[in-house]
Amino acid sequence: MSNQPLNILFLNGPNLQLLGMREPGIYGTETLATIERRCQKVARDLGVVLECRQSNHEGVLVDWIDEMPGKFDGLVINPGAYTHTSVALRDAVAAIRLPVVEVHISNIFQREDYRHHSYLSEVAWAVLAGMGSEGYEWGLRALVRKLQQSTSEE
Ligand code: CA2
Repeated sequence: MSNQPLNILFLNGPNLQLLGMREPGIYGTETLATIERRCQKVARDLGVVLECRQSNHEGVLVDWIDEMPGKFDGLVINPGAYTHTSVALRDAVAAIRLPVVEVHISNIFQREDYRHHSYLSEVAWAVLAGMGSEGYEWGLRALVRKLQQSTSEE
């Protein structure tokens, strides 16, 4: 078993920088900075390293995912609206062969029909939707537990 801490990438897609500033009825009142701070604390408590990034640009998100092997052990991602449109993000997630947790703040299945399909869900290890911003924390905890279990089996 390696002594190196697990490295987790935490990605948010388009418009999620607006969290807490608009549409509180759907996405709550917490800002992305507050969510990231809370998850950083959870990561510290779990003894893992968390790197948080946000981009509005599909290609930037694809590049970050493509660069993961050798640097990161797993991914927590809210792909925002690209969830429902991006074959490129799906291909990137499928190619890295690392566990990925897809998080949605809202329950996408209770919303408009065009939000019911996710290109990522078929290639993600797990999907959380509808738990509000706490979904990020539960997603992170579940991912770390899975990675620790697979490392202890090596
Ligand atoms: O529920 C989620 O987390 C979503 O991934 C959020 C996306 C939406 O397109 C997905 O269908 C579900 C939208 C993110 C935009 O975030 C905003 C936050 C505050 C104000 C406006 C947009």
